[in-house]
Amino acid sequence: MEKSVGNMQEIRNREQVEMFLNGKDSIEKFRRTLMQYECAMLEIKTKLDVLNTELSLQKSRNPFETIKCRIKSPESIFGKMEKNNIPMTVEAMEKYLNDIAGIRVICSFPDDIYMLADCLLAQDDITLVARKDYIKKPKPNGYRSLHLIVEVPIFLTDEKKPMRVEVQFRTIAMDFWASLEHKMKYKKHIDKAESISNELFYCAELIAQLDGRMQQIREKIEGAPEL
Ligand code: 0O2
Repeated sequence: MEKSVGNMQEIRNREQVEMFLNGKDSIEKFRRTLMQYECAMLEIKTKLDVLNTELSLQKSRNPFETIKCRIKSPESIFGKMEKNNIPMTVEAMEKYLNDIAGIRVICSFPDDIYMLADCLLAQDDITLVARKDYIKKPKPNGYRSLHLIVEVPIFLTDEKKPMRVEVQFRTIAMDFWASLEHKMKYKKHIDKAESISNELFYCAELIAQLDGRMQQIREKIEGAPEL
């Protein structure tokens, strides 16, 4: 039963991809490119896991709590290309989309975000393509996270290729906020939407204060002498 549901999904995806590519590119090329993004995502995830393992020994705590990875679905890839008037080709997809491979790193404390980002960017096979610091400069709705677009080479059987990956860093509290705020985007009609937005903005400010105070408490605990 499960298998047939999977097959139906596969057929739908295939039809959808063929419709968008409209004979300009093969579905095999599209799939191979997504596979390459997956490899790049694995490269970056491994780098972050290695840093977490090393730093957890030095600091006696984990710099990040959770790491989530995703490859953008064909539906959202084509949706974004259509919305931004990007030609429906695999080349254009690679040239203009930065978030096909996405990693979200969830930390307990804001200073761990910057430490991890700096350690990742210091690696000599990583190139920073773009940086958006929505923690230092939050979005008007209160959204906070550090976004990096990085390029990393992947080594395949027959080629070495630089690939772009979006890495989002945020605290547990910022992630909690962003998940709830994200739900609003999928609701067309919300009663009192403005008052909910105002409440969310207020909560984002509280979260920023809470993150800062928790970090200060941690520093005091770490600075205290051992028993
Ligand atoms: P999804 O479904 O999470 O992938 P760009 O991606 O560069 O074309 P933009 O807006 O310039 O578009 O990029 P930016 O600001 O770096 O944001 C990219 C992603 O950050 C979003 O991806 C969200 O995941 C997250 N994000 C940005 N702003 C907000 C916000 O106000 N609220 C929440 N909850 N998340 C946000 P997508 O593609 O929009 O969505």
